[in-house]
Amino acid sequence: MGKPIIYGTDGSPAVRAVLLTAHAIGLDYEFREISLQKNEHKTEEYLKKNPQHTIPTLEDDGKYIWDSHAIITYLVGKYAKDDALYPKDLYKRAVIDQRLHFESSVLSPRMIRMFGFGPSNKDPQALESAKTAIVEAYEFLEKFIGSNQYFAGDSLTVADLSILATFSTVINFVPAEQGKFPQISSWLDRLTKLPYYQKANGEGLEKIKAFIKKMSSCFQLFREHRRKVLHFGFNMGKPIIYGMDRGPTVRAVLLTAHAIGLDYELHEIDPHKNETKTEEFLKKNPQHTIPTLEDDGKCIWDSHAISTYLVSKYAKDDSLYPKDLYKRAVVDQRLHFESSVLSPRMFAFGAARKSTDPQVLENARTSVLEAYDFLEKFLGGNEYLAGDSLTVADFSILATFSTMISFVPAEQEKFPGLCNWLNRLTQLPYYQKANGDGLQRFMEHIKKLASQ
Ligand SMILES: N[C@@H](CCC(=O)N[C@@H](CS)C(=O)NCC(=O)O)C(=O)O
Repeated sequence: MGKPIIYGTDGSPAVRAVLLTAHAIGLDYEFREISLQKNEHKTEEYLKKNPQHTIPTLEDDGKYIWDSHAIITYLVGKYAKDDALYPKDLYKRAVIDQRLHFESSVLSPRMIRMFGFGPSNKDPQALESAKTAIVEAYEFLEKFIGSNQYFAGDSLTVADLSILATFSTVINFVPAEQGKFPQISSWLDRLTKLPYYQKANGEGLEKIKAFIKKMSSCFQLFREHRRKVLHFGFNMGKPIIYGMDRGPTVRAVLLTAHAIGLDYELHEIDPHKNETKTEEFLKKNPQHTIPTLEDDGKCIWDSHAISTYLVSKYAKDDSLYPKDLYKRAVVDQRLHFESSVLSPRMFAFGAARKSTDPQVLENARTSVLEAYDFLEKFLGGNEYLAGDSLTVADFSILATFSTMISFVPAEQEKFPGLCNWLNRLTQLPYYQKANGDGLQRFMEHIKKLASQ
């Protein structure tokens, strides 16, 4: 077998996250340029490696892994001399996983939105709200780092490398001023001094910086945001899941909890009543999202980070989140797909339903169907999304997919694998309690909103 091959182009932040990790662990790798501009990610050959046609993709031992987050955790697990960059300690790992999903589903999409503006799209209101969203993401990051040196405590982890690649890019659109964001500014300063920074991130960044600067010249100034400083304080007890079971992400965690027979408490927190924004809840989760898990006095959020944590800590074996590095990387890729593709497309469809332009709704439908198409490909001929046994990837996608099909049906003839998979999962003994009931409440809630 040859050396690991990284496919991509280093202008891409996701590719640079992988390069940073590869350099951090001293990996002997080969880099193969895949140009998006030349559509090299859509060739038949590349699609065989990665049907989702994203860069980066890793080839290792004849297997393919994509999604930068799945790749970097895989590389550390397989090739690093120790686990410092992705600790085996379950709580530390869950914190890192939450940061990785934050990068994947919040920071990165908010940055990508900026690439949509330019001379032909200068809608000032949309631009203002895109910039506000980025500043809010900086505020979250400032809270996550707290008084630590790094994003998951006092040593460098893959969470830093993933966020670094994107953050160093997005600040060229919306600067994160030292006065307003002192912690993340010093963090950036610290990381640019890593011996491999220039080679792994700096060089690729230079390539797109000039492009961003040019785009930004047509942007307006954005308004300032208040930065809140929060203090943490937690309770002990049995694991508590905070949230409302009508939300897909909460249901994903409930499915996992039921699958492993967890004895938990569900504390209702309703975002529509602003219960996620109380001082008390913000102490548990400054990102004010549900679900949030409280376990042993510690709080973890992001459904994906919670599910993998729960399995690692409480399940009788690792079948729902295998320890085998390749199998785990496949599950991680599916989780990040849910977080950064499937779920955002569901929300985009919801927003498009309010548009008066029928084309907007049609485009949103097309991108939902494309996501179904990816899922059909991920399944291949398998019974489950990451092979022949059930994993947390199935739960995460099940909760979202079962919600989406009420709006955009997935027809049996077009998506036979996916429909059979759904059918199979609805027969799980805990399906109704963990997903079905909440889904029904979700549908009733939508009906009520529509009739108002
Ligand atoms: N969550 C993915 C995002 C990867 C991604 O979207 N990469 C972009 C370039 S930065 C891409 O490949 N775009 C082309 C496409 O999706 O067809 C990751 O972290 O790897």
